[in-house]
Amino acid sequence: MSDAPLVGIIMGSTSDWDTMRHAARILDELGVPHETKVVSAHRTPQRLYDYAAAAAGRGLKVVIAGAGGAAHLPGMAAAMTHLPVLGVPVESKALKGVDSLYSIVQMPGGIPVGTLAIGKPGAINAGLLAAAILATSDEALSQRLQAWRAAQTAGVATDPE
Ligand code: RP5
Repeated sequence: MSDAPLVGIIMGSTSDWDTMRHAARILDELGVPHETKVVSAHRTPQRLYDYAAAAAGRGLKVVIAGAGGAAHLPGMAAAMTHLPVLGVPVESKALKGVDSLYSIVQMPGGIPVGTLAIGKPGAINAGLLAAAILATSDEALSQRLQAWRAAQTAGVATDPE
C-alpha cells in the first residue's frame, strides 16, 4: 500500500491540534495514510488557496478541516475543491464552540461541508467518516473499519460500575 496521504487534516491554528489529533489517531488506528497541516483561512489565506487548489491533484480523497470561532476554514476549503470536506467545530473559549458550529454548518446550497459535532467527538467521527468514505472502494479498509466498530461494541460494559 502506498504511503501517499489520502486524507488531509487541516486546522486553523496549532491550538486546534488537541482536538484534531483525535481524527489523526482514528486514521492511524485504521491504517489510513493522512497528513496534518496548519492552514488558517484568515492568517494564511494564500496557504489555504494553494492547499485546496492542489488537494485533489496530489491524490487526497477527503479533507477534514477543523477550526474555532469565526470558523471559515472548512467552507472556504470546500469552495475551492470538489473533494468531500468534513468540518469539525473546535470548542472556542468565549462561546464554547457554538460559534464554530454555526460558522461551519450554515453553508449555502451548492457548496457542502459535512459538519460534525463540536470538539473531540466531532474529530473522532470525522476520522471515522473519512475512513468510511474511503472504505466504499477499499474492501480491506472496510474490513478494518468493521473490526474497529465490533471492538468498540465489545468494549461497552453492561454494568455501570
Ligand atoms: C481559529 O481561531 C482557529 O481555528 C482557532 O480555533 C482559533 C483560535 O486560534 P489561536 O488564536 O489559538 O491561534 O482561526
